[in-house]
Amino acid sequence: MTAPAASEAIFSGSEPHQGSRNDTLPMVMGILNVTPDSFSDGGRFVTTSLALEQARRMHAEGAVVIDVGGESTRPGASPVSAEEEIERVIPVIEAIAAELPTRISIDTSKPAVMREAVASGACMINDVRALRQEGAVETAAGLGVSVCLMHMQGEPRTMQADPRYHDVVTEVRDFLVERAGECERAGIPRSRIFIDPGFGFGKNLEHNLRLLAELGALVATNYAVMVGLSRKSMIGTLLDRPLDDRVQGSVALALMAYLNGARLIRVHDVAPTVDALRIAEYVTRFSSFSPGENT
Ligand code: 8Y4
Repeated sequence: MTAPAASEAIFSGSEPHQGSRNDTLPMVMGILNVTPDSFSDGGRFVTTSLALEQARRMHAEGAVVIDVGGESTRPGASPVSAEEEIERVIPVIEAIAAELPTRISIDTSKPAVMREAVASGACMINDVRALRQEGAVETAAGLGVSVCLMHMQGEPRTMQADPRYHDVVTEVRDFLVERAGECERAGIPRSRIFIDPGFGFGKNLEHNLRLLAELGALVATNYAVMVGLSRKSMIGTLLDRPLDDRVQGSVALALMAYLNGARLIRVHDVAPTVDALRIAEYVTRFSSFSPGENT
């Protein structure tokens, strides 16, 4: 028997996860990139059917939500227009919503994309810019969906040049609490807000390690914590592994994030991550501490 996922509380807007022992499975979000570099372009139809195939697999492997993104936010990437983003993601969201019972998240910063995506079936907005674009908070509040607010220092094109902080954990936490407060004032209930330290977004290796080791500082805000560590460069740096050989490193980081209190984990490799987290959750049931509590 598996414990019920925390998804009901967090995505349905009912009472959140605080107050009792947290021994439920953390949720896994599967990454579905719909950028020209993610599928060798055989045109829109081929791209959509390949994306749908990947969504089917991630759903079968245990992802509770699939994050569809049409803007590349990798270091050095250039911006895309709302029209281009919509053209990339909407056919994919429609296809997933028509076939799979999975939840869909839209990875975007643009209000126009948020509206179209939610109209097509998305129930969550994942914004690496924490709803700082003009009209984004009001749009998300009006749509009545869950949101993930991520910290980023600078903009994707330049953020990795020379990131600096006085105290990375405090600065990231204060920024996220400020953005979450803005969302609450606009009418988004606390139970629908995730905060995310934004690993690799204007952070060097030491910043990333500090944030993961002290994730408890974010958990202590009582907002649900989401993380994205999958295949990121900290693994490449620590282990000297290329992009296609970072699964074990990613699973290790996902497990660390879970033990430090993360509730939603964004990954490329759903099956091995779900296996690791299921095992960890069985062990956690025999602990007198909740994840994130013993730090
Ligand atoms: C290799 C693998 C190289 C991955 C670069 C990357 C996050 C996110 C991204 C995150 C949330 C990425 C959209 C960057 N990362 N959303 N999005 N949190 N909430 N890079 O950490 O995966 S894209």
